[in-house]
Amino acid sequence: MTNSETIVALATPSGVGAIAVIRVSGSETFSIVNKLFRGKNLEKQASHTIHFGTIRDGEMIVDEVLVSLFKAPASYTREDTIEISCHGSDFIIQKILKLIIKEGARLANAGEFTQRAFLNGQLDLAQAEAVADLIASDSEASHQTAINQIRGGFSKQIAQLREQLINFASLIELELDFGEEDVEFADRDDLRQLIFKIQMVLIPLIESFELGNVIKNGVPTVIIGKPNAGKSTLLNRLLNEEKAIVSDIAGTTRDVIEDELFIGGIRFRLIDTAGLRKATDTIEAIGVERTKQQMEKASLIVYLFDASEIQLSDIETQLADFNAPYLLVGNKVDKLSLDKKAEFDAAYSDIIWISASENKNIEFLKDTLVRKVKTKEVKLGDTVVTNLRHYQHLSQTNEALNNVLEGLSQSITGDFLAQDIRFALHHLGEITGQITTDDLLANIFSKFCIGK
Ligand SMILES: Nc1nc2c(ncn2[C@@H]2O[C@H](COP(=O)(O)OP(=O)(O)OP(=O)(O)O)[C@@H](O)[C@H]2O)c(=O)[nH]1
Ligand SMILES: [Mg+2]
Repeated sequence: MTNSETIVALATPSGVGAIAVIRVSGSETFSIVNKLFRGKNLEKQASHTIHFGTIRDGEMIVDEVLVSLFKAPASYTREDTIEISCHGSDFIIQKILKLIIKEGARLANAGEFTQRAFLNGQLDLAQAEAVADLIASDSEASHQTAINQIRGGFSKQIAQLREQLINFASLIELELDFGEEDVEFADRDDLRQLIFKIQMVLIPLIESFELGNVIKNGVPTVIIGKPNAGKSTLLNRLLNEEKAIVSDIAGTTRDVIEDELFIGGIRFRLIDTAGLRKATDTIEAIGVERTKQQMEKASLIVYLFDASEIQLSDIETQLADFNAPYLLVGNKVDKLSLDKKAEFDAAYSDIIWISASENKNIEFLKDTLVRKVKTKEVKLGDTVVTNLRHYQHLSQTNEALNNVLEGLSQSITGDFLAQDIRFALHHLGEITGQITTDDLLANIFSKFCIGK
């Protein structure tokens, strides 16, 4: 551990709470807190112990507190760390922070504790970024993917494969040193095998990004259909709330209405829209235009129709416009004749029949929504790439490796191979943080909150 400045920050949200936690980390941590703490001599206590006492400003008692001690390297930052649990009043928190700063610590920057954890080798970069995701996670799925990454995730695998690739790179660089002589230290077949092996890891990760993104940001799911199909009724039913106005007047919804809903641990961003038809006035025309825009951005389309009102051919024309996975949902089964239903079923075997107003088959619709998102056969327990930066570097690595493979098949010279391998190594290293720049680190850690 380098002799780092001692930093301090409130680790819990500011505002009134039962308890607040103030975190101090760095080489002077124990001597600083010890000066303010009345109870035991903290410098003489063992790591991973908790002590009761008071924090004093001179003779004035500021608060009764519990201090948790973590001695380097057995702490999150791998530095000496103390966490002070005090009462959650703004006055007490500010007072204690000021006292600690007066004794020589400084206020931590955003993400600085985690940055130190990274710099001291506690976490690699992908894991550190997952810490930010974990704090931000608000669904079972996003929580699961973040935890997986913090606990190693794909970083370890990538670091290992990168090691092996470095070995090849150095053998090829060695060949270059021999210049004119026709030597091959790096077995080309072995190199090809290694690249296949790396790609077997890379490609599923790259493909998981789409799902990862969905887990993090929600699945934009747009409900579309003709006026009066019951779109707003369905939205309200799914949300269990009277969010949108429902009426039997065609063209009730004119703007886009959006809300979030968790189903099966996945966040859906449900979007109700104006019915698709030839608009009768300018406002409705704008609404219909917006529906079309939503449709283009959607990851999932719920096409809702009232089978007693439309023709089979209407569905056919509509489907041609979809460029995302869709569900065909027939509403108002309560008033549908069996003949009509059979006619539609014969044409499309996967229609989900519901009644939005009478709450029929809504659970099945929800299950189907979840299944649709999970069709990529990616289980939520698997490692999923949720970070755009990782995704970009993984893709660039893969591209560089493809170039190496192509080079091998054309028997190109070692210097070109070496160059593509170096590209691949570079991008792999950027993911785990083995290659970093100050800008990159500043950018990543500044997105954290202070105290993390
Ligand atoms: N019988 C029956 N009526 C329904 C059902 N679902 C909705 N309705 C009725 O259909 C009418 C239109 O419902 P909305 O939810 O406003 O339809 P919409 O698709 O949002 O219509 P626009 O906003 O005009 O595009 C209302 O009178 C609803 O009560 C259903 O399952 N069965
Ligand atoms: Mg509506």
